[in-house]
Amino acid sequence: MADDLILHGSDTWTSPYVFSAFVTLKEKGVPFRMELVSLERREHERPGYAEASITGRVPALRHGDFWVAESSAIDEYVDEAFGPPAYPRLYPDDLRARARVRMLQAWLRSDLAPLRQERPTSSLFSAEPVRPLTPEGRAAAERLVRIAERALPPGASFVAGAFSPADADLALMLQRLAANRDPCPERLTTYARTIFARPSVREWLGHTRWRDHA
Ligand SMILES: N[C@@H](CCC(=O)N[C@@H](CS)C(=O)NCC(=O)O)C(=O)O
Repeated sequence: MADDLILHGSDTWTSPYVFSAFVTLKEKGVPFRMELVSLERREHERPGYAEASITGRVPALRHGDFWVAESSAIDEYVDEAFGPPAYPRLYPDDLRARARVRMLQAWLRSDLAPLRQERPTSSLFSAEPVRPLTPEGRAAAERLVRIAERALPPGASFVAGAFSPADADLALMLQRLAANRDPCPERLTTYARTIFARPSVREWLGHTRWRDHA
């Protein structure tokens, strides 16, 4: 199986998108192996990879002779291709709960650009120093907090009742604040740290220079 299922990621282990696919595969418990490409050396632009992956970006998943890219598409493919009873379902069975998970994943990939820029994942995974947030960065941070508070009502441990890929994505986005000591409500900080304490995430962190910033 591990030879049959290959996740292509970047050799820096700083991509939030590869993180999402990696954590999903680990949470599923599906055997897979990683193949790392150097974005710096533009290995993702080599024809063998660019053509097979279609988008020429990381992550891309290869399953036998089938390739799929885009992290949330990979998350969903893996969840459906390796279903119960052998593997747990990560996306909720309930149609509306599933729609909310997809909504959050889509939103996290399409908003908050100033925060992503000022608190890049390299500031989490390779201890890159950060400067104080600009007004734009602060506005994006406040927007994240507002929306995360709505998505995660008081007392909820997960976005959709049980762990889903949206939790990995939301926790990572919140860690841009929490781990860099930017203002983040205690409840959201605790949520992000709890998700980051999961074995799936810790395995990713083992490849990085993450320190427990608590
Ligand atoms: N929307 C994509 C984003 C993937 C992405 O931006 N990957 C970056 C690394 S973090 C990449 O491959 N960059 C190289 C390039 O675009 O040339 C996803 O969710 O997978």
